[in-house]
Amino acid sequence: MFSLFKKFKDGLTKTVTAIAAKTHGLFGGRKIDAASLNELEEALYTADFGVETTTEILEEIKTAYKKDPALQGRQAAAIGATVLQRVLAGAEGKLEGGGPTPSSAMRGEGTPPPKNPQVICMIGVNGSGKTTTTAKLVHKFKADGQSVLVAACDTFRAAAVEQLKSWATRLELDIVASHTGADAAAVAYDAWQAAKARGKDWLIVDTAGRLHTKGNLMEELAKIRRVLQKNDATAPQHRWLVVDGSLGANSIEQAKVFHQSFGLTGLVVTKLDGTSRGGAVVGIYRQLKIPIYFIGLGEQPEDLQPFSVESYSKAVFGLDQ
Ligand SMILES: Nc1nc2c(ncn2[C@@H]2O[C@H](COP(=O)(O)OP(=O)(O)O)[C@@H](O)[C@H]2O)c(=O)[nH]1
Ligand SMILES: [Mg+2]
Repeated sequence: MFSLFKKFKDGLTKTVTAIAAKTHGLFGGRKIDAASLNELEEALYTADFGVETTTEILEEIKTAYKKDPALQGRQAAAIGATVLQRVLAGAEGKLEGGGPTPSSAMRGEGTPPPKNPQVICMIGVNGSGKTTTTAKLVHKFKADGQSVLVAACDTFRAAAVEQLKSWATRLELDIVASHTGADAAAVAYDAWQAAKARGKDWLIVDTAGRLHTKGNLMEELAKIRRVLQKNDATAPQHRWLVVDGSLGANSIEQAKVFHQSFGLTGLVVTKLDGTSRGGAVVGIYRQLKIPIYFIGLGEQPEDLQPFSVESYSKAVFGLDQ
């Protein structure tokens, strides 16, 4: 638990440092007063927490300050973290399913055949972090003893398949790929068949954010979904939008479009390590109410963390666990 919290704290350093600078170290030992309240309000807006959340946090701190004029910055930080935890209630996506299939040696007569792979479709605009997140997820599943196959369905850019192949070498990752310009839905279909044949627990479908034809991206995603359903009516069980957390409000509009066409089941918010606007997570969840499964806190395989409301809320307010 401690190391998970530390990952959040380290990953959100830019956001925490920016808030500390704007409030002149309020959470480090200053007392609350009219000036520090203004600074805090400004700092929370700038960190992209959004109007509603910033207002709620300030209201609660002001109420506490009225009751206790000696209120310290650290106490205010604890109030802020509590408000965030309330606002983010229900925001943690929990990944179930998958799990090791019994090996053939363990499978006696009369035991059911291996189950179908659970499918995760990674969707989102170019550069949001789909491919990197896919590789990080593979790393995580493998560490948990689960097997994975990746479908390289971004057939638009040659570099996209190359990028997966280089991860494949690094992580001993199994991929099904085709040539540039190939039909992405056909790759997804073949990959599902391969995942089933090889008894994989998971199939991750890495899609394109942009297309080689004038065709509509949403139509291509819908087609990928249809061919997966030919194999398993419940696939893809997970339809995750990968959102660049440093883009703030822009990503919310994008997400709404994807949600309407594809019925998202989860979010991954990436690049929170590279931004001082780490409050965007709150706005994204508040607007969409789609659970956040993972957040990206760096470019290394281990920098993908399951979203923890408590760790996130305490880390952004500079609290120690
Ligand atoms: N710092 C940081 N960089 C990230 C993170 N996730 C992805 N990136 C970088 O963002 C860039 C685009 O990622 P990519 O996975 O290719 O995006 P895609 O087009 O959606 O597949 C790459 O340079 C990644 O290394 C993250 O959590 N933190
Ligand atoms: Mg990609």
